[in-house]
Amino acid sequence: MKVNEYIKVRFGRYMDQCTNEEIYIGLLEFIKDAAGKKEIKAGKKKLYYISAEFLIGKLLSNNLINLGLYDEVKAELEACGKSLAEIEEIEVEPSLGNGGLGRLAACFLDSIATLGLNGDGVGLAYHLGLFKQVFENNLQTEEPNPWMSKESWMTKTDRTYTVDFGGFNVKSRMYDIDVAGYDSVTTKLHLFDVDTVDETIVHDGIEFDKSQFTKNLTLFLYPDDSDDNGRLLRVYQQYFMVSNAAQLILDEAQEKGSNLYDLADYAVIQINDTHPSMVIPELIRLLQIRGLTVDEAIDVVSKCTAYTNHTILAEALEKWPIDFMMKAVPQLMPIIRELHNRIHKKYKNEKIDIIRDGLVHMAHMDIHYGISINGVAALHTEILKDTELNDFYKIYPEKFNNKTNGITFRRWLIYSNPELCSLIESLIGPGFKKDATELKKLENFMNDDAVVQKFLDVKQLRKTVLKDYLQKTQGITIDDNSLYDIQIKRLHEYKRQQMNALYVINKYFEIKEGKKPARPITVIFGAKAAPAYVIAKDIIHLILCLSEIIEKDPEVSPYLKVVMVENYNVTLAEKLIPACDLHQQISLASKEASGTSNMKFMLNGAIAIGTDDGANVEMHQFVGDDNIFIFGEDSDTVIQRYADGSYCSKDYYDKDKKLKRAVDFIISHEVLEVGQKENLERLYNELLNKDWFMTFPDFEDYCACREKAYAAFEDRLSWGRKMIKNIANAGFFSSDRTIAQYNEDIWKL
Ligand code: 26Q
Repeated sequence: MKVNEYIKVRFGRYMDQCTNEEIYIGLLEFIKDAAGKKEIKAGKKKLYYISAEFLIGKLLSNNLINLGLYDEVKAELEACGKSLAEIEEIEVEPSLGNGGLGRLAACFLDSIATLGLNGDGVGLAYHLGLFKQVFENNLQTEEPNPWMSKESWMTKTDRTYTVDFGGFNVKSRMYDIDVAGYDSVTTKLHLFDVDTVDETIVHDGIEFDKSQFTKNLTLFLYPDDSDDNGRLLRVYQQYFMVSNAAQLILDEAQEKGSNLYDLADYAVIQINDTHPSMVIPELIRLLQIRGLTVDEAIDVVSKCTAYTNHTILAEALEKWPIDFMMKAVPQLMPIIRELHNRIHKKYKNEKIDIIRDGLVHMAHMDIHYGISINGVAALHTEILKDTELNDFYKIYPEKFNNKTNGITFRRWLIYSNPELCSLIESLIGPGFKKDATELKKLENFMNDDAVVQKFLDVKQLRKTVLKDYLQKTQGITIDDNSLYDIQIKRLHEYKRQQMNALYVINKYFEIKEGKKPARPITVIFGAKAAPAYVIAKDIIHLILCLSEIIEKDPEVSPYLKVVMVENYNVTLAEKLIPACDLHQQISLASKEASGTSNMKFMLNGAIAIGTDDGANVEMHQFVGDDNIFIFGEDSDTVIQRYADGSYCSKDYYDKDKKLKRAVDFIISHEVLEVGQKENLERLYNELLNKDWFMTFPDFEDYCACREKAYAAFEDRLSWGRKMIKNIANAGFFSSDRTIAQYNEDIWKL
């Protein structure tokens, strides 16, 4: 009775006399103790994974699993009449991320620790995280999302630094979260904070005075950047993050005996997208202060950093105006100019300059002065090499490499789908938990109908779990005999939630015309829109309006239900993914760098409907045409369409009657009755006059493909075989494989 004794010492009472809150606190401390007793990975060379986001999710159960204590503690709680699931509800999910890039960083930390590598994460301790999404009148509104409490996974350390900005400085402090590897060592996530942050400056949702930098520096992740002060605050945040990271890196190297000239033997830095790119000039600056010449400093730093690109959208590549940089971090500008001048003189090609038209191109700095540039899926890396970054590729072909993303199977299978995990274990033994490629053995069971039925039974069970969960937590009622069709990801036009909504409208009309689906369909969305991304919020508005209209229509509601879950986050994903039948991966081909929810769904036996984009391409290759539903124009066609500028959405609208009917419905009196004219008209006009992400050309094929998927679902055993094929081939998408490749090709720890 380990935990019970621990709690007795802590609270003076045994568990049966404690509240769930007290047990949570007791468990948290118990786990922190246990993690603290694990070997902390040490070694000469260390990886620093710097990221503006770490979407770590709740840690209680995950830590128990990785420390090998889960079953024991769960049983002990049960013996005392307590439920681990209920205790877990007390934990507030830290909202330190936004989407794929942040969740990837969290999966990577898990795999780094599990593989026993010497590597830590470095980021920021945003007090209010990303906003909490609340729906009001069918619109997204934003509220602060406080998650820190006195008892938390963060441990205050003695490490403090001074960070200088133009005209003022702040004192920082480092907080640590232990990252327990699965049956392995622990490493750390270092989150920096300032003592002067003041949560009371927030009012009316997530409004605050953006000019009070000492008070707002670590309040929110990605504060609204629709005005200059918001954008400037981003620069302050990024510099705060990397200046702390750089000081930590140099101190730790020197503590281990580095003379700084040999820094590359002690440190390798992975720059997660361009948000931490200022670490390059900052390290150069600090090395000069510590005695190196500028030439030496540049030379040393050029051997230490590697950059991961997560996006193909040109507008998402960060470029900061020089006057912002002069205001926030004037000490970096001479160094950035020096880095720029060297390149400018050498290559005489404006397109690869670091400074151009008064803007500092962060990615260009990373590419010229780092050892590696990687994309996050095979297709993505090829597109970077062939088009977006082609001028760089021609100069540095050896620096470019692909690292297809992955996910941690501990959280996305062992924890979130224990029933499926046991079934797999009963068939192929436990080896897949450490070596994911062993899942391939499941293919041997595809012709055994009794086994196939077991996979279908587990899915049904998880569908009921989701039904109960949504009822309890969001007051949403769904039918667990319906087909669950799910799209969960940040809201972005290129991800094309709007195309999914147009399909729903088309289905609504078909049902009204008497064409009823073989079984009821539940279409589930989960997505947050950036607060200043107007059209994205309009798409959410449309989806919420459709949900209401269909719910109220007795002709349609028995066959179709549209649900948009509120405040989609990791905790919800853990419930949605195991329950899913069909998952939507419908980005415009060439635009989704990788996607990672696609891998989580695949591992949980859901079947994808998607375009040949991002990591879907590799999934498609693994499972073959019969076990995934692929539609739409391919990336070459799309890239060509953009190049010749010939796309005209109106042509499709005029030609395709069903499409026209669906688009017109957006501003019909039915929708206007439950929605806002301004938002709906804006969305309608955007689609009709622009449709920048080309939903219209793919619409017909998308509808036909979705019908095909729904029909295939009705042959239950055949669908079950598709599920097994997907699970059996998910092994490649383990982040353990991804991290092993990063280490072998880039980090060399
Ligand atoms: C850009 C400019 C200014 C401020 C912020 C930003 C910004 C913020 C967040 C740019 C990008 C992001 C996040 C990107 C992201 O999450 N990308 C996703 O990364 C995943 C992991 O590699 C991929 O699977 C997804 O395909 C990709 O969309």
